[in-house]
Amino acid sequence: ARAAHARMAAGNEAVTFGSLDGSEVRIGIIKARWHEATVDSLISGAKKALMQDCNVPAANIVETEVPGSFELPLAARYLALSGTVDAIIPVGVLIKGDTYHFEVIADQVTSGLMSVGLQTGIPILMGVLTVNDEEQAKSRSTGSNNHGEQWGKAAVEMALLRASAL
Ligand code: DLZ
Repeated sequence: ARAAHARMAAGNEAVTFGSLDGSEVRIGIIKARWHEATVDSLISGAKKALMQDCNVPAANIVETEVPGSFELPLAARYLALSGTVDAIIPVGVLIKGDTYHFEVIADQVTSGLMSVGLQTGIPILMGVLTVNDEEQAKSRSTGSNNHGEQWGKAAVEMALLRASAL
């Protein structure tokens, strides 16, 4: 139990995925440009999972970007309503600072993304890292703990779930 707790404290808790056939799935990725190196690493992880693990064709991945995480929900809504994708991965990094910015933005972005998914019926992933410092951001965006990989697989799983429900 102690080891498990230590793993969780380090942010290494994992989710498992079955085999996912994304060969006919279209995925949108929206990048927020703050903390760009971390965001780029998360997107690389997501694209690796999409293309290598789920066989999503590169041509089926639509990429766009916005200035910061606050803009992600509206951009996700535009993309969802465009009818060009089956699931969306908005990717941003919010790092806690000295002001209330983090608290205000993190909650608003999270609830905004949830609203877009519920309103449009297009699966919207929670691809925003909300972390205390650069170290946490790095450990969750690199190596075997790159959260982008989970988001890629979750996006395909949700797109397939939607297709089976339609
Ligand atoms: C202003 C701001 C700050 C202070 N921090 C971040 C951050 O850590 N991560 C992020 O994605 N965006 C940040 N932003 C920018 C806002 O999300 C937004 O782009 C601007 O306030 C303009 O609406």
